[in-house]
Amino acid sequence: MKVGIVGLPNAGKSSLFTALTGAAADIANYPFTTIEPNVAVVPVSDQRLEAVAPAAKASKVVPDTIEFRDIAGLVAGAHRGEGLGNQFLANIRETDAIVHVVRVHDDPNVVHPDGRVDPLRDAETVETELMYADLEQAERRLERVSKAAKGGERHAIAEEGWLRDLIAALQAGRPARTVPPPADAPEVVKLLSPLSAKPVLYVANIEEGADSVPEPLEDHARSTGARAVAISARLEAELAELDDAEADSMRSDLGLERSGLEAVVRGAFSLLELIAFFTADRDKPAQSWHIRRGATAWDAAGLIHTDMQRGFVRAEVIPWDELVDAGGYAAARERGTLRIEGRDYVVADGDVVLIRFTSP
Ligand SMILES: Nc1nc2c(ncn2[C@@H]2O[C@H](COP(=O)(O)OP(=O)(O)OP(=O)(O)O)[C@@H](O)[C@H]2O)c(=O)[nH]1
Ligand SMILES: [Mg+2]
Repeated sequence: MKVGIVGLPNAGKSSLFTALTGAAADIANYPFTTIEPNVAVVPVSDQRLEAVAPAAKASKVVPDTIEFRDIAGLVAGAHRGEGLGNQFLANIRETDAIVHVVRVHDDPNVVHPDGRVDPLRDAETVETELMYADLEQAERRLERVSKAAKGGERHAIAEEGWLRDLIAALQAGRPARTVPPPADAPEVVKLLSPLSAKPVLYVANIEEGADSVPEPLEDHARSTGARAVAISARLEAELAELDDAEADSMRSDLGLERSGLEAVVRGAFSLLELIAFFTADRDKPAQSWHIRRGATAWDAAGLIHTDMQRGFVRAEVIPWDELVDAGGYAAARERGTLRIEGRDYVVADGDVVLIRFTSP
């Protein structure tokens, strides 16, 4: 899974990125500190996998990862190339979801590009840029597709209709996610990859000690089908530089219950409606995987390896806690908690899945 971080200059994107990755991205009170996108691959730790691995006598634990991309700040006019604009947007086209950092803290030492902090306006400024960028892409694509549509190509006709609806919506200020793709050509969305079609998680960058998303931003998130969490990016970035024990004691001194970053990672997963499943077998690495809710054993096999999907025979499935409880596969088999499932089995969150397949 890939996630792009967007927001106005100085909103706190690189601070969040640093906190997420523990890497020292270049943080400075200076607009356009970030020029090349910073890319970081962050392991998603899962206590369940830690428990499953010894029960399955696995060799080691390999958690699934999320890739975060920190890009430069967007300003009004970014889609026209203002302040390095378009080039940054291209960097996040191929992501699965967007984390939108909105500044809420009003530390006077941090310059605001519009001179005054206003979370809702700031969010809308960035979203307008994303929609303008989509509009330009859609118009360019329409030019090409309409030629093919005139030639009577059925696929092109469907795409042309969708592009016209999309352009009308974007011109009216509605994001691409509100325009459903044609039923017979759902892949057109992926071809264009509109930025405003991606699911959004708002991260309200709040003052240290404050702990909630401001009302207008919360309402805005709710009305667009998005989610919002609040964290203090700078504080989290500082905590990320400490070792675990120090960070824990500092957290309890500050009265923070848990890592704000966990909220961000969990928010990103639930946004995409992803569930976790595990693979674990004797002397092999125990791994966690994320797949969309509703996916089948066949889909899971394909995620792990195309050969597994091609040669799919059956899946052996057990909920993670039952495997841990039984202490191993042999005991689970005796207890009858290890089930044999076919390719259409819908994977449940926390399943441990063994795919049996014939090699090509
Ligand atoms: N007081 C306060 N300052 C913060 C917070 N988060 C970030 N800052 C400061 O804001 C400034 C900008 O932070 P960055 O993370 O570099 O912002 P950015 O969005 O990456 O900025 P660009 O890359 O220039 O677009 C730095 O001086 C940070 O220390 C916060 O939660 N509270
Ligand atoms: Mg930055």
